[in-house]
Amino acid sequence: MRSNDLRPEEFARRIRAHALRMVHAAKASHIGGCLSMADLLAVLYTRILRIDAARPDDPDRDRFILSKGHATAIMYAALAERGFFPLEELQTFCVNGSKLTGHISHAVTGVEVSTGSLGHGLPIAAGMALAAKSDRRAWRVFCLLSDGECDEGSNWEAILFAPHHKLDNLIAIVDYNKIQSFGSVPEVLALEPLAEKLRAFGWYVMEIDGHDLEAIERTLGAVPERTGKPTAIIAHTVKGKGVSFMEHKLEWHYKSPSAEQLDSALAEIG
Ligand SMILES: Cc1ncc(C[n+]2csc(CCOP(=O)(O)OP(=O)(O)O)c2C)c(N)n1
Ligand SMILES: [Mg+2]
Repeated sequence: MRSNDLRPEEFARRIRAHALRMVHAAKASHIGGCLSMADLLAVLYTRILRIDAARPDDPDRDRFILSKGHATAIMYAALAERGFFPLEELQTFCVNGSKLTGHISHAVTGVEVSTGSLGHGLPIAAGMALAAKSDRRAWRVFCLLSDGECDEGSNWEAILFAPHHKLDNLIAIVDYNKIQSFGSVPEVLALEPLAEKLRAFGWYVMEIDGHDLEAIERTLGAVPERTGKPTAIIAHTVKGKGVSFMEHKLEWHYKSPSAEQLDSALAEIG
């Protein structure tokens, strides 16, 4: 069921390049937050998720929920690279009438939940994990959140709820790129000490470099099962990672690369 066709490095390189082309063509936003999660997605979709593109409705598949639903270009790219739909369809990103909308849509094969209004993914993921437990099924629920999104109170209800229900089949991953849409995370609303807060709520917490592919694979591959605790992985990342003029830059939350910027970004990605 797992795809070992592509190594995570190559998968990450490809989805970064697709996302850059897609946001350029559509004059769309959110490339910074796409690039920060590229390596996490690459490991999830090549090594971790128990999914089969030939059976997208398999009741025993792992569920992946992208809670930061604005970072959709790279998510669609990952699904296309993983065989859920043809790569050519990526060219319809944000085109009128296309399924590939600017915030993620479950009309697209392989997408579990439509998101984009921040703060919804983790509560839904917790409900799904509870359903799997109630049905005594072995599938797991992975939920990727952004750091700015952690300001939403709905997440903290889910963070309270999941340990109470012993949802050790729930894995939350925080793309901790330290930048939101109008400022840095510590400026807008401080999250620290995030790991301590999650531990105090009863989560099993790990912190990793979210661009170290081996560390990501090792950590996600070793999520403890049957501990009675949900797992949170705080992935320290860089907004705009892989394109030097976008890295750590707030403006690339909204800006779309020009033709010249696209060329130079693609040259860096390789
Ligand atoms: C409920 C809600 N409020 C506001 C927005 C507008 N919005 C889009 S992205 C974003 C924040 C982006 O920062 P972050 O959440 O850290 O995402 P990332 O850095 O991963 O792109 C905001 C406020 C939204 N999508 N949903
Ligand atoms: Mg952020």
